[in-house]
Amino acid sequence: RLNQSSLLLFKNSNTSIRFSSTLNNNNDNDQQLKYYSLSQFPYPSGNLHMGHVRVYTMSDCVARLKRMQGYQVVHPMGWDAFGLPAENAAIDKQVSPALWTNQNIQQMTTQLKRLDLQFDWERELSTCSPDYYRWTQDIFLRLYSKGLAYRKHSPVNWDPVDQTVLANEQVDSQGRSWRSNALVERREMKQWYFKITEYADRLADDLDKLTGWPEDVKTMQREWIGRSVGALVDFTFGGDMTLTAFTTRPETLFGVTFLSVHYKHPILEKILEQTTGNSKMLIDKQKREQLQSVIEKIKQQQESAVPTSADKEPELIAIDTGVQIDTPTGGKVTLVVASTVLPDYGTGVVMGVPGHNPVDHNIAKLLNIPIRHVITRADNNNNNNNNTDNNDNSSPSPSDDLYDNKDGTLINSGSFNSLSIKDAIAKMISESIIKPSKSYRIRDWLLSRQRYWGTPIPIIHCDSCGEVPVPRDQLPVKLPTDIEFTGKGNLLNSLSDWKNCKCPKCGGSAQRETDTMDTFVDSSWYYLRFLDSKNQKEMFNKDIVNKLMPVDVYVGGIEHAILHLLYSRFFTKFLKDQGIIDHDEPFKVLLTQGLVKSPTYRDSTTGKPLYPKDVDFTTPKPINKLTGNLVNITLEKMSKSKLNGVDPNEMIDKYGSDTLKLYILFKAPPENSLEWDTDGIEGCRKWLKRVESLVSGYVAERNNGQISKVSDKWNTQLNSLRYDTHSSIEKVTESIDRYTFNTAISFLMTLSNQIGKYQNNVDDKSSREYLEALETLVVLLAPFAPNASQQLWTELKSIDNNNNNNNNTVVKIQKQRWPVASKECLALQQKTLVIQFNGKVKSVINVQSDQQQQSELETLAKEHMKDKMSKFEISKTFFSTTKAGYSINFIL
Ligand code: ANZ
Ligand code: ZN
Repeated sequence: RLNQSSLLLFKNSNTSIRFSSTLNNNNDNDQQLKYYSLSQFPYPSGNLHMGHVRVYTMSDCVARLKRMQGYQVVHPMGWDAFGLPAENAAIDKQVSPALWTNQNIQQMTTQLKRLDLQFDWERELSTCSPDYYRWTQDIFLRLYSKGLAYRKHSPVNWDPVDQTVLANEQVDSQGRSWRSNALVERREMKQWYFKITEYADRLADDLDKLTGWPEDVKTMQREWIGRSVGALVDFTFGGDMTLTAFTTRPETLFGVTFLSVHYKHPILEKILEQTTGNSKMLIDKQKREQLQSVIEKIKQQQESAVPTSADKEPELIAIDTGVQIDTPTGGKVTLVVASTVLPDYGTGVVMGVPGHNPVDHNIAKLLNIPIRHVITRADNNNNNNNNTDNNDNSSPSPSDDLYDNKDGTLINSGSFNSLSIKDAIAKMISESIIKPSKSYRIRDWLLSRQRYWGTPIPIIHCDSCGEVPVPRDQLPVKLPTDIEFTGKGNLLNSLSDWKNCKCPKCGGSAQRETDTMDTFVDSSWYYLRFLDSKNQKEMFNKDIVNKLMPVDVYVGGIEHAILHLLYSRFFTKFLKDQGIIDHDEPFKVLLTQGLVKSPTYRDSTTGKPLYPKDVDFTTPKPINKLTGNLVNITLEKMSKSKLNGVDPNEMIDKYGSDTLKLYILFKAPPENSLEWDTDGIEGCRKWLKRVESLVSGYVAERNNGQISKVSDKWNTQLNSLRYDTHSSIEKVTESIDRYTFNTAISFLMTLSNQIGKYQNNVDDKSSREYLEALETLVVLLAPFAPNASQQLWTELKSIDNNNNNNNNTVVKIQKQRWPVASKECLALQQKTLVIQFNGKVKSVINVQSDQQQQSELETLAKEHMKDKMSKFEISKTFFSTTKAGYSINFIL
């Protein structure tokens, strides 16, 4: 309570919060700001889990705030509905994938609706509906016509369980399928690819624009694209043949003592078959046999289905063929075959610089190849700082060490000696010894799947015309629905009525492509279709999309950090190039939410997970009720197989959707994992009850006349409460805008505590300040607990209505305008001024926060201590600022 109020210099304002209900969200005003809040759409498995609830609760909270702030908000929901589980269910349960999927969608829609999330259901879409996949096919054809969709023969990852090809990204580090967990095999097959490599530079460069993305996600994308800047160097042999190497360290050219190639490099065939007629490539029979056996060994190592474990380097296998190669610097080096060379990186040819590259160093040691240093060593550099005459005289000790420093000066490099690395490279380029070049790790996107339940690839194969795209006006190529599942493999292959067709070009008999698209294709553009999902004439209306894109916040799992996001960025850039959209990045802010975890109980002997009901917690250490064995408890991601899931439905039954969502947002910041505990959710329920009783208590007292009608004047005595109200508005708004929902809720809790302090004082409760605080609390609660907020708002407004004899207005909380903190009220914050006489505290008074003038504060202090001070002379005054405010010490 303010007992020093007479000393406060009030700049009292009459600014009150306008809780006007003037919002109109359906207003199509061009001036209205937009906000697109998107959560990753779910796969319709049939079951909503806590992970889903967490994502949608976050996007909903932001969407609600933005609506109340007057934005035109997009907050859609739909279904990523193609994919294998539907097909597996069809085989297991003899139900058609379409039916199974639709049932699941219905079931999950019901569950979602129970959560009271404010989705734009009118935008709902499903990727398996012909309305949608017709446009997925359209995008495919656009890519095809630009040469960005193509088919090629290549070794692919074959999942023997699901009987389908997998993208590299769908195979884990153990060589297992991400879905079936089967060990993946290598097979040669003809497959469809999107040329995402064409966009590699833009995908890498534009990451810098994404200031709203977490750094770790951008790093993952950067590494996945794996751009290296370097140069190409030509090596020749036999006069007319060239081997080109890609290097990131062209300045080490004079240090090359061998050239290494992949075992499948075509040059080896020529050497082995001795077909070149080039005497320089001749090797004797013994060498040939050695070479063949080493090649065989490398092949076995690399094609084995069981990869070496991640922490163990595979054994280095290499052989010196003895074939001599001419270097561009006039030297001769030997040709090596090594297991370390990747077939599809750079040119597949590596210039071996054992003096400076660790891999080459190992190869040289193994094969006894000379090691030459051509860059000064890091520590030599320092020694040579004063020695500008840095030539061969200062060459390093003739050791065979590895100098892996990346800076220094050239040595042993002829006319390049004593140049800096930068200058040496520039000179090599100007003399055309090397050619600048870039290399990328990223590969083209393998999109075809040998499965039925996916978007059909709109291509027809004709014996005379070859590959013919299905004409646009014949889209969609519909999936046949009158089907019967017999077993594994691609059902479309056996549907001859569907497969056989006429060639659109020559009219002859032809066959449809039976491969379908990976579901990652479907999900690469759904955020665009959401904006105009019912459009039957075009993919979407350009103007609508250009107004509403980009997505302002995209909430989803970190498991999509690479693929889904990279593919979506690629599609966005492509559609921009097509002139269909204006922007080239789809997601402004990316919010990656952590896992939802809960305790997993495992029998310590069998290791099997147990239901909590089967664990006896009454014993000193928990034991398995069924076996009597001790139980181990660990926190793990909720999942069916671990029996540690908490069902959203049960939680809604028990606590209601408000408490559940409030708890989920309060328990942890979005990126952290959320560790489920029952006490936490109980705590949230209690807090909501407290807020309810604050409001109900007030309403009851107003209605029965215990507290009088609210004064229309502000009461300076209650400035502290006004300050709390307005600073809560500021803090809660800012927290949601930063997606730190947990802190937003704790600010609400603080405000409710502040209000609670006035609860027993009838006079205070009759003040305008008190009502303002209560109303603010209820409005600020709306994005988190909309039902409670609505109910309390109705109660509060019923008083007004009673007074006005106007009972029939229904006040919708979500139509209220979100409050804005008043600057003047924020300046009401109090600080303390400690007054001391000779270092002893005599009094503490409250002052205003912006009252920082020392002289002003001194006057205040003297005024306050007037009575006591009159007897003394002040000899000195010490002034200081403290955490809580100011301190003044009068030396008397
Ligand atoms: C000479 C050299 C000297 C290299 C030196 C490195 C250090 P990043 O940075 O990952 O792009 N390389 C090139 N093609 C390769 C292939 N197909 N398989 C395996 N290694 C290959 O790596 C580029 C470097 O990796 C290149 O630069 C090349 O070795 C090697 F002190 O060339 B370097
Ligand atoms: Zn034809």
